[in-house]
Amino acid sequence: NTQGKWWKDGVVYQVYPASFMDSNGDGLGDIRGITSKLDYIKSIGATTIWVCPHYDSPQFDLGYDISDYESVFPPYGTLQDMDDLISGCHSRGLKIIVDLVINHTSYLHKWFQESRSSKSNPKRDWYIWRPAKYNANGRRIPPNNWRSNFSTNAWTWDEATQEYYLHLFCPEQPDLNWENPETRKAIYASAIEFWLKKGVDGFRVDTVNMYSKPKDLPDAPIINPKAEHQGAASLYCNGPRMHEFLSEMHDVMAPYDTMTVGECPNTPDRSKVLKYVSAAEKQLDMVFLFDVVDVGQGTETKYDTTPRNWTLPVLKKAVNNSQSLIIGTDAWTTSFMENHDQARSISRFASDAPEHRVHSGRMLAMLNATLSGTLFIYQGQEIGMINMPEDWPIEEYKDVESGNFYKYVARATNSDPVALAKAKAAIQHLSRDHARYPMCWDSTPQGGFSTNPKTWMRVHDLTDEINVAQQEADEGSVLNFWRRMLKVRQDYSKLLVHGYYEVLDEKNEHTYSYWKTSKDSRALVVLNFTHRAQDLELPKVETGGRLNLAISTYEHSTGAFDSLRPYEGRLYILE
Ligand code: TEU
Repeated sequence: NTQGKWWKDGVVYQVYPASFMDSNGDGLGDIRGITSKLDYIKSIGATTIWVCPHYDSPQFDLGYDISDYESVFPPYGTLQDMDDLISGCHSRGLKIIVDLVINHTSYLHKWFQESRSSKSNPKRDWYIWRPAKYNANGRRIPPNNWRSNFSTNAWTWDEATQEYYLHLFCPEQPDLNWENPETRKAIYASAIEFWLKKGVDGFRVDTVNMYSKPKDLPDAPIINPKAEHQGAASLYCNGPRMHEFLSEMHDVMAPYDTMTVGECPNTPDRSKVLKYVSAAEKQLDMVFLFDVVDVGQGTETKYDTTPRNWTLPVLKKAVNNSQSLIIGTDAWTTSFMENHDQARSISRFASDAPEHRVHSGRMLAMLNATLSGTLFIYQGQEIGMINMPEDWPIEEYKDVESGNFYKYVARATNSDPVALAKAKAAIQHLSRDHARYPMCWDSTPQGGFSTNPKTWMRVHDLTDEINVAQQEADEGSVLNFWRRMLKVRQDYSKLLVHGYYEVLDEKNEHTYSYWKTSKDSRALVVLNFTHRAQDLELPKVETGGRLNLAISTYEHSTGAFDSLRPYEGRLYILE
């Protein structure tokens, strides 16, 4: 499917406002900080920026709890600053998409304030309120056994009106009731049309498959009998009216030339995914599937695992799930390994040891830049930023997800030291915080992120070694390798963005090799995911056609063909 939509060949650079660039010295990033770095973003080869929530918010979930869709979080700036950012993008030929968070609002949103004010308030039904149930001992219990995404009960009791409200995330993030057409209309006007009229080019749509809850909100099956609440994602994801809602939303956006990318967790079923992203369905342009970022995570809960609990064939299979989505269909897909919810890819999938991290960063850049679909990269990924140092205490982790999980384990095990150590190890490996510490710009204090020594999250200890300024000056840096790969991706877009992907060594635990094929050319990518040299048993590419380009992630020479150096990647393009 090679329809010439601008977003298909695009490279989207994701910015997390709190941690990107602080322009006013308060220790927190801001909108003007983003605008000041647009030339840099463009220089990498990005064509679009995605800005994480910039809206007014009490920040219980770092902006994913919005109290007013039509205003900016004051420490980030003003509506004027957003206008300047939008025009700053457009004047450079960049597109800009913003986050659309409409499964829930903040509890401080005026809609919820009204809704909770009394049972007869006209907005009562804009959120999901239910009476209590009572157990055999006459104790008040929530309407069902669902657990929120942040390790707690999904229901909160409201004393004033004597009912529970549903929240799939924090208690400060009540879920909107999408069943009510009036609510939907208000969401579209305030969250969508307001920003389209301001000139944004589309949306990254948060939790896009959770708006439609199953009728009667049934209990989730009991997977962990010891737990008080059960994971219920299979019930609240992909609910009965999802497609109806998304078609309606599509019509609202239709007059504008938008791009939509929906966040689509807990959807392993390919036919379900296709229903969202098939062009004929007119719902979303593409989605983020979770196959790749879920590799090595626990199944009952994300952190119920040990570090590096995965093998390379599992990663290949995960990549295949999103790559194959476009084969023989009218759908489109995405490729990404990092975002604001994920630990750093070098630390998770390769090696962040000092002697390997640069090679790892280049090798993963080669993987990302040669996969089909719209490519998304997350701030700092282009310079090979890694997880927070392991010797940082748990107090340095600021995210509600990791904090709640740690507290939950402490509570459930009576602070058993073994259980807590396991929880900490999982957090050190997988926490969202690893994506949220400040961006490393240079080796001045606070890594050039802020002039204020009190940054909202601690600056990485290795900022002097991993930063933009130093990598600009170094031809062999991860940054310059990304630039090179994104140029190659653009030059060979039929092959690399739209080509047919086929793995060669599905079962190999050390190397990852694949062909990309288009009508008149082929690319072979071979990657070594280990710290040892690996032999390659591959077709002799030199004889397969005219060799147009050969790139190694090591120095410019390609080395011996039949073996790969530690964390080496190579790309051969043939006609
Ligand atoms: O994430 C939705 C989601 O499904 C999360 O549970 C995600 O899987 C988790 O963060 C992975 O560790 C979105 C946003 O991306 C996230 O930042 C928000 O916290 C969440 O929605 C609520 O809006």
